[in-house]
Amino acid sequence: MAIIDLRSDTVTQPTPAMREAMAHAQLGDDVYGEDPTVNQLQEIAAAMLGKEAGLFVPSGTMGNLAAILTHCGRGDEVIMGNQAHTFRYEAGGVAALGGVHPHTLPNQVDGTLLLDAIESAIRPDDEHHPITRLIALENTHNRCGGSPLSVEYTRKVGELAHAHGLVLHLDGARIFNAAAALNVDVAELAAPVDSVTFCLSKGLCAPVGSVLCGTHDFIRRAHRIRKQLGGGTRQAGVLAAAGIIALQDIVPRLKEDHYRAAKLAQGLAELPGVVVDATQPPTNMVYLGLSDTIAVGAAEIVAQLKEHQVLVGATGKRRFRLVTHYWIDDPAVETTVAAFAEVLKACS
Ligand code: TLP
Repeated sequence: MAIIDLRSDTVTQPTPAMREAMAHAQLGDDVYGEDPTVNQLQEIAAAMLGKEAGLFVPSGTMGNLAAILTHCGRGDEVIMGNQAHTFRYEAGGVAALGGVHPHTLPNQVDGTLLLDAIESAIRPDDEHHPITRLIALENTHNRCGGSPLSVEYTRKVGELAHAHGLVLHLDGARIFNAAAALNVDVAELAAPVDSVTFCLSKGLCAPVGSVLCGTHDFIRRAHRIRKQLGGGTRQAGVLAAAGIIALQDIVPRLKEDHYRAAKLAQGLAELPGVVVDATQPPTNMVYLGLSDTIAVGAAEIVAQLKEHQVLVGATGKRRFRLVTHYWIDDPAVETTVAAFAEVLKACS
């Protein structure tokens, strides 16, 4: 039986159409700006996001890092959520490599930061303080259940940032999931932000890469930072070719993943021993916990599910995250619920 891998949408393999496009991609040296396929991807991505220019980067982490280092200098401060990927899972890159000071605010359960809290966090001009330069949001918000941030909320944060002379960056690793869930054009979600990164290699199935988008001037400066970070690559068109297919073929089908995540949440919620988060966001993530009736912890459940060929991620001692994607079909959802039922029964 094929393995059902729900640990993340990062595990997605390229589709046959992507492999085909990769094999036949026209290539050049992207450090010279001569890879036609990379150039094409950057143009398509920027147009979709409603931005002037795009920059292909090897990962979401590098996209966020390049963006933050482009906006901020050493000793500047970035306001971000305490559950943000940029704060929790990017190895402290902004501080370690850029000398940028993260100022964290509590993320609300829906992934937002309170507007009042953001406003209070902006530093007055005083030599004792770092200089507040940037606000960073995340959409969808991974640690907050995959919740999508609305156009309205993003606009309010953008207005707040700009009123204080700050800029707004969006970690939009899964912004196409957010747009699909909210039924809005992705460009509307990106309109209030000065820069946005999105990932090709998560739910969009491409093997490698993200695109950072913003104004021509911002991307010109980010280009140099990408080079400093070692992210200037050569015949990257083999990767960009898959990214173009991702934008054409996979973006329009993301709602299927959301539908299956809802089905999965529903099936799991009916099992004794499982507590599915009450406010399941409508994207591709399902977070759940174990009730007191289950004697073992998440690590043991993960190990036992693996014996049923089902892989899920433990996000705490008694918590899990399951992420749906292109390679998870209806039977996979049913098999996962059945495997959970069997494992939980054995452990209660
Ligand atoms: N997220 C991964 C892990 O690192 C947690 C996952 O499995 O979800 N922003 C967001 C919101 C992300 O979720 C991720 C990856 C990134 C940035 C970083 O992307 P990569 O892995 O391409 O550097």
